[in-house]
Amino acid sequence: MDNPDQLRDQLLAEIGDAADLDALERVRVEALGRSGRITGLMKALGQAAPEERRERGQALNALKDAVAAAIETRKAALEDAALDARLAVESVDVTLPVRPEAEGRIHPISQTIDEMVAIFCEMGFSVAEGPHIETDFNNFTALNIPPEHPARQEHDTFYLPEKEDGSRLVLRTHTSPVQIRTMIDMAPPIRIIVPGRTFRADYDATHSPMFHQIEGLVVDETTHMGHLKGCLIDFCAAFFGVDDLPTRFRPSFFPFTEPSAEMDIGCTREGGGLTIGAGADWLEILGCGMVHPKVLENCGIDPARYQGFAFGLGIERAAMLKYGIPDLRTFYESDLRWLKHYGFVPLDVPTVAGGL
Ligand code: 2NM
Repeated sequence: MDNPDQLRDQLLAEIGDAADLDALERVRVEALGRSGRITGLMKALGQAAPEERRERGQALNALKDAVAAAIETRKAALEDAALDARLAVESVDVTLPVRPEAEGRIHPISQTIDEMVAIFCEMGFSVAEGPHIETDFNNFTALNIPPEHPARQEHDTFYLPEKEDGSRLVLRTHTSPVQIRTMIDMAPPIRIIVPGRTFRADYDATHSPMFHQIEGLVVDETTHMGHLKGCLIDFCAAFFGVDDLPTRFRPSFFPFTEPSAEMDIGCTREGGGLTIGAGADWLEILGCGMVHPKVLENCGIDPARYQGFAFGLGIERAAMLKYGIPDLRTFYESDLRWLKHYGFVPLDVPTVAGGL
């Protein structure tokens, strides 16, 4: 077909009939491709007589432009139609209920540790960790708890089998051996908190043979009891979310601190429940004191130059108080319904369990 007008009418009809983008592409190749019909006519122009070539060249160029423009127009229309079809099928029904939640929960113990770590880190503490299996020296002796001291029995220690030299390792009864390791390894100033598992052979409604503690230690040249009180009052107010939390410190005794104290927070038991932060009652929350000079000495720190304060509290008890969990044993039952109720939806923030 040599007549450009006829060819144009035929190609425009084919373009109009192309039902989808694939069909349109076939028409484009047939007309404008390397071996296309218009391309062929243009190549043949070389053989035409000079006087004919100009006129025919213009006609072929016009034909090519018209066909190319028609293809572009048709392509846009087909793309619009394809998008409309997809939108009709893939429309989002915003009234549908959300899909079932397949995400796990953060255990209240992990959550409580993360909250406490966040509060102390803001005060300038670092997190320290250590092994669950400890030497008798780190767990007792360095802490001014000599052999046959009643505290060794009070702690209901799990002992590992005696070694050939007569020494025996223990499952740590508190996280304090990590404080001992830190004081032996580094020079003051020291500001650490130590969250972790601890073990005592004790099992009833309020005691588990494995439980969690967080302990803290500050050692510096001018550290005194005012720092201890300010730090712990601020911590309890932040942890329980009560601005003017009533607190009091009662004298106590630990072999590793002198003086020693127990800290209470204000509460009320009116109406059968427990409300923290108001009322006439007091609730024991933690133990604390100024690090005993002998403990500093045992770790190679000069007690004439340095003083320190330390404290310790149980994670489970703090979590039970803050989140109204009534039964200690439920922490370790791995009951998914319990975890769904008391657990926490994970946030994308650094955690101790996630290695910070
Ligand atoms: C407590 C109460 C009082 C304590 C002392 C030390 C160390 F290693 F520095 F001597 N660590 N933790 C301490 C002091 C722990 O828990 C109720």
